[in-house]
Amino acid sequence: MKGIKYILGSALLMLSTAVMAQAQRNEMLLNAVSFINTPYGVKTLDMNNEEQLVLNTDEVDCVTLVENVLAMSLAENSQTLEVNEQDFTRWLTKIRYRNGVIDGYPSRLHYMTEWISNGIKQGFLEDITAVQSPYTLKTDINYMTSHVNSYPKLQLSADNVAKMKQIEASITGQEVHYVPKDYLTDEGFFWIRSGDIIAITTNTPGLDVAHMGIAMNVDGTLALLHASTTDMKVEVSKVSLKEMLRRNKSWTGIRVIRMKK
Ligand code: 2YP
Repeated sequence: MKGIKYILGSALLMLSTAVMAQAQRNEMLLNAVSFINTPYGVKTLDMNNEEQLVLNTDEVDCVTLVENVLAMSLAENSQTLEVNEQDFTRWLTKIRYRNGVIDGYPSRLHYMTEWISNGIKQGFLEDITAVQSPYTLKTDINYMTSHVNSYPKLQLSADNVAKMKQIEASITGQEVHYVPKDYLTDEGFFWIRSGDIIAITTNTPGLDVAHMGIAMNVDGTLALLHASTTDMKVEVSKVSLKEMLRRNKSWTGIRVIRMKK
């Protein structure tokens, strides 16, 4: 009896070590770290005449960094840790396009409000601030159609403008949970984990989110791993996320979103 108990005990111990090792493997964080020093690429998704899936891990902006990291993490086989290209492409399409369907420029999820809702609806994202933060804001979205000159694909097509106006109206007036920047601390909160997606909310009229990145705990400080337009590359912020927000008058707070796998 004693022998059996011992064998069972050590089998359980081995099992829990394996479980622990898996729990400790933070795909989002590891994949995000692999992008450090990748050059910043401007408007990399807008180079083709016809809307098509752009695969580019050589140059990223704040959104495409997060999209690539998320697609890699979702596509990663938990046993072999391999990412096959077909799965990666399938996930990237689901992440970037409304209901995973590519159907022209307006089918791309240009606004992070809709990008997040789509991910939740498709089952691969969860809204952590919705559970953890009591503070809410109401979306008022019209930035793209109010700045047609900044978007060549809108400048060239009245149809695209009309479709984007409809989309903007459909995502305006939504109540979303966020953490106002005054409540954020340099350490962050216990419920914000390394690898979480951070969307920075803004008071720029007509816009919902102004920047995004991946949460990273650096010696007890909550920092942001992001594609920086200041240094034109992917890097971990030298100051805390709280300090980044404090320095930018148009940034109002954060939404915290987590991959659900
Ligand atoms: C998005 O901008 C674009 C998408 O069209 C594009 O400009 C808007 C409303 N959407 O598909 C996507 C990927 O290139 O970028 C982002 C932009 O952030 C930039 C690119 C950055 O900091 O690297 C998202 O909306 C995230 O924050 C905002 C920001 N746009 C503006 O500030 C106008």
